[in-house]
Amino acid sequence: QSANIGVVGLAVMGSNLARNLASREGNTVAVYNRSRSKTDDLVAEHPEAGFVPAFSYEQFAASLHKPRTAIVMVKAGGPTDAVIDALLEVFEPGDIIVDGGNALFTDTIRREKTVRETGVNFVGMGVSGGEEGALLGPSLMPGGSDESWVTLGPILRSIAAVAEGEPCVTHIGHDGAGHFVKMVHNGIEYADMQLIAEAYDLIRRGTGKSPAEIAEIFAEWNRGELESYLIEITAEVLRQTDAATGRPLVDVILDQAGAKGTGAWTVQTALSLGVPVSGIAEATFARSLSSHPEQRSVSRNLPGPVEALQVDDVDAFIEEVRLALYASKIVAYSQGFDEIRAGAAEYGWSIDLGAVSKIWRGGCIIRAQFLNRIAEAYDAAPDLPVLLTAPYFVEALGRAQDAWRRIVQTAAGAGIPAPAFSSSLSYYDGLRAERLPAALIQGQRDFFGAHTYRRVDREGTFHTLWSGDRTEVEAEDTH
Ligand code: NBP
Repeated sequence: QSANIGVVGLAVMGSNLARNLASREGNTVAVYNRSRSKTDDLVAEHPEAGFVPAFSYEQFAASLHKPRTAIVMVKAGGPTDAVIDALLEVFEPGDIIVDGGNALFTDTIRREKTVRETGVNFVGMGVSGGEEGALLGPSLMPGGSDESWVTLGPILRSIAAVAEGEPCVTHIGHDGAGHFVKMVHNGIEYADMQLIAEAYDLIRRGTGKSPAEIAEIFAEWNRGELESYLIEITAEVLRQTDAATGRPLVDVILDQAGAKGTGAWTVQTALSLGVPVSGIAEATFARSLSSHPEQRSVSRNLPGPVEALQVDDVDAFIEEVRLALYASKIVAYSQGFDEIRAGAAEYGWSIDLGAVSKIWRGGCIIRAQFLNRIAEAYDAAPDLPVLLTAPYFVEALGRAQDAWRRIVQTAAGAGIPAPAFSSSLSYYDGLRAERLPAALIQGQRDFFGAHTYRRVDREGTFHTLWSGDRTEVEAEDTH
């Protein structure tokens, strides 16, 4: 019983997290992997870590102090269930199983319920930051019980990334709250990446600048309000030359975006919750569109505008693209936080949205200066119903909106797809609208399905006798 924490699953994420844990004062780390070779390799390559290797679940449990605490880093889905079942055989009430894999939050809710019945604590934890984050400091989003947080809190605080002096970890909420927040983090990441890609495309096609020249623009943007990891790495990618051909690397990479599914989960969940995450959805669909070469090849000759994009004032155009990117990014984050708010209401989690924005400032892929503005917004108004209505964002959107509109018009006029820019603008205008054509939709629904409608001038629910004399009657509310 020499270890205070254990890691099960020693592929790249688990072994890096184990090394991170071992490097912190006071930790002794037990390690176990299904196939022995990974354990042997890790222990042999990192003698400095003082790992306690285990070659069976029994040995693993026997090497841990009570309450035993194990972080599971295996493939999400069936493998996670298999490891939990095996750990339950050897763990005792009060012990803690942490799933750090990319689980779907509904699986986490299910697992937490089942595991809790045995008296063992189960914590679903979102881990962001990839391999490097796991090793040097990830952003951690643990759910689970308050009891488990007492033991886990200090350990997780010691290994998390640090942003402005604060560790990037907070107890998000019970059961699946951590994985839910991690899912939305990934959805926002999809939107952020798509927006950056649209900005790059417009600048390239509008100004004819080379990727290396555009890299300088992104590097410059990274010194201002857009400062973020994703903008920084965009400059790095655009600057890269392909060794084999001497061409910009971005020009030899096949233009079909992959996805591991967390963007789709964010959108599917938002659809069930009725939350309009249109920027995230468009970003997810844009990846899907890109990855259908057969459809793209038969569509190549569809008619488009005759005139190619002509930009007269290059510097002014680039600045307008920057503003459109910033405004659309505000929308994407606002939509993402709206989804977290709605998820919290649906599943009974009390989630501190300001704290969520703070733990994303370091370690994770969407880390950005901008998150401080979100934290300030929620500090000032914790129940803010729409993030982008916070004073700072209203000012930023006011400053950006003319440029944003012009860029969306320009893109549409020139036949350049900018789905995330334009859907974000439509969302913004939809929120602003005094009246929406939803009234007509209610009329149509009442016409074909007697779904009824409410009136602006009177309480109650109404139906027009469309197939009769078209008078209006009071109706039962059937929506
Ligand atoms: P993988 O997702 O590739 O999983 C490989 C690990 O799962 C190996 O240790 C493997 O053991 C183990 N495993 C499998 Br597969 N089936 C098992 C079973 N039935 N019982 C026990 N162990 C089993 O590893 P990864 O890329 O390190 O990711 C680990 C988790 O972290 C995943 O859920 C991933 O989604 C998540 N995550 C990844 C990132 C990232 O950037 N890669 C970021 C954040 C979260 P074996 O060696 O015996 O085959």
